[in-house]
Amino acid sequence: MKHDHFYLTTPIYYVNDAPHIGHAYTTIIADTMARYARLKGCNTFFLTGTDEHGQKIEESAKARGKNAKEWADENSEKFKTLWDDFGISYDKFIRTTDEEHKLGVQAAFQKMWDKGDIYKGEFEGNYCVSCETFFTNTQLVNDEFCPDCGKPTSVLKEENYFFRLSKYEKQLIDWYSQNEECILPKSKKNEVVKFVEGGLRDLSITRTSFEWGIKLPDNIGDDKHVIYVWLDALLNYVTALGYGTDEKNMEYWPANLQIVGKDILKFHAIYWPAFLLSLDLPLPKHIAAHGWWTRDGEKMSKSKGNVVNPKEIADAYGLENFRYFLLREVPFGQDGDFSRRALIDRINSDLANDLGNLLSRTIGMSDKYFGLNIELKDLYTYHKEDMAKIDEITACLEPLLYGMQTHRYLEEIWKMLGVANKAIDTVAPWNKMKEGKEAEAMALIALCVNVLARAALLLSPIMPNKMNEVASAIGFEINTQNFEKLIYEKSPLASSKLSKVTALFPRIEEIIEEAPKQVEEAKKEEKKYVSIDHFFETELKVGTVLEAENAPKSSKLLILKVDLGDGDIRQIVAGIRESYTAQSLIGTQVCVVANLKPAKIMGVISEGMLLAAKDANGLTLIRPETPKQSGSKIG
Ligand code: ME8
Repeated sequence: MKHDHFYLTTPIYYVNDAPHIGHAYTTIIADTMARYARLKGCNTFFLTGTDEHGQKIEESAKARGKNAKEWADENSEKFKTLWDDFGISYDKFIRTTDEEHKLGVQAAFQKMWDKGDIYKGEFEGNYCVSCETFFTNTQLVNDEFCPDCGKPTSVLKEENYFFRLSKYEKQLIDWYSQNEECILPKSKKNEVVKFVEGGLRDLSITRTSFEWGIKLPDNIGDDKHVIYVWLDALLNYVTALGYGTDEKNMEYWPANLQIVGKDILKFHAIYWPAFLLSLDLPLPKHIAAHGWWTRDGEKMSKSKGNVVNPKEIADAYGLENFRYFLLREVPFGQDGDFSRRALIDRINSDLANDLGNLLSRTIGMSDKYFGLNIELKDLYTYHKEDMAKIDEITACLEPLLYGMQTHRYLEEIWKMLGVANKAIDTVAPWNKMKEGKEAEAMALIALCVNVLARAALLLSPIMPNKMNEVASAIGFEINTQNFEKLIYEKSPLASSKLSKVTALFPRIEEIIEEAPKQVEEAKKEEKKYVSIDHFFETELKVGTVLEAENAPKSSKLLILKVDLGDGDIRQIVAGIRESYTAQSLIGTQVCVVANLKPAKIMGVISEGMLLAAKDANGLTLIRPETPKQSGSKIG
């Protein structure tokens, strides 16, 4: 499958906190697809960015005493910096606070309005701020809680503008049925189709209960409203190409591939195509939804505080090893539990053993027997069947990648490595050399070189730097011309001059403590313990109490201002008034859980928690034995 234009997108990430491994996963898959498309010679445009408006961002900024734009700037930068550190090859990083985006969204709103797809009406519903979504009574869990994230919803009654989603029901169903692979994987597509067949209600697309958003176009003349964050956000995929402003990049539309997490598939597979139909724009070719990374079976998310920091993992285990692991470990579309043990096992068995050893054995043999010069003339004489197997595998790979079966794609490449590794053991070239059968030994090395060359090309979108090194060690270059020749035409490499390299995939010998029990038992036991990783996700710090006062409307709570060093002063609401007076705490030190999600306690924001012990005699704060600098780490 060759595309002249290849446009692909990630979701744009909310700026209510720092990026985690889930975001890295989406972005790394997209980066892989973009690199593959470029390697094939497609004119590729890869978009990512940040989603910065809406009540959720407004509230999280307020909780930190910042204005929304400041908070968005700070966090958007964290995403961009991480992607730059990771060498993500995006062509544009869009921010929904960009002026062109705002103008594009207003132009789209205007077009929908002119077309009669927007009308004004009254709306009452159960709103989940965290998901920025309304739910019907029957969708709520226990009459109150959000069915998606489990948080309490609140009843919101507003005069809103509505989008005629119901009008597009039939066109959407036709699109799903006429385009087999418009939503991937297919199991997810079936869920979407069922949902739409159940009937679509018009969608409320403006809000008046907060201000942090894009205003309606001037000539609609209603400045009480801001545009619903999902309409604003989804439109980024076309405003990034200049929709409504300078439209020169609109030639990239429709997108070839839009990668999203399964949590936001409904928005992308139902609302988004309906908006596009309203704008008379063609629909994307594929929307692909991946599963979640979990910790102990729970979705990893900022709000649950159980996130794994991708930078820390990449620094500790190697960025490209980490990229490989993410794509190989879990079938696309399914959930996967993240563990360092699994990552290390993959690095050691797949990368160090299967791939790394093949390379070092190939170089070692060619050096010892042939002074690093390998000729391929007898390859097909001795390895016709092996080459046929390799050709067969090569041919099945692209459909696997385009079908988003990244784990299967890699599995097949590893079968190819297996052919070469097995051939080394069967042929035993060291014996052939002793027997004077040099041509056979040479042909065996030629087979290895060819397998490595194909693997290097096919793996370069996932491990670009390492694969450049593999390629140069076997004397060729990763480029479109070689991709065409070796992968599409399945031609062998011409003769090769190899060079020595240091081990590209060293084994990782880190010992991850595990209870010395049978696996099954260990699994049962696991629930009793938290891992050391988990423990260190809780930031414990020494703080110094600067101010303390009784909380109004409560006999139990005190409100403290606690210094955590480096200018980090927190407001902490603590239920300790039965044991401490406000005055007695000022100037003393306390131990603080510093990375708890800020929460409102009796109407007052609390940005941390104090450690205390309680028994029948009452409550005692846990404090350092001798004074420590404010902000000192505990643990
Ligand atoms: O939803 N595992 O932004 P977001 C795997 N702004 N992927 C995960 C994940 C996890 N535990 N958690 C998040 C939004 N992701 C909207 C999108 S698009 C027009 C607007 C990934 O910051 C996954 O791809 O909550 C998810 O869809 C994406 O991060 C969005 O994260």
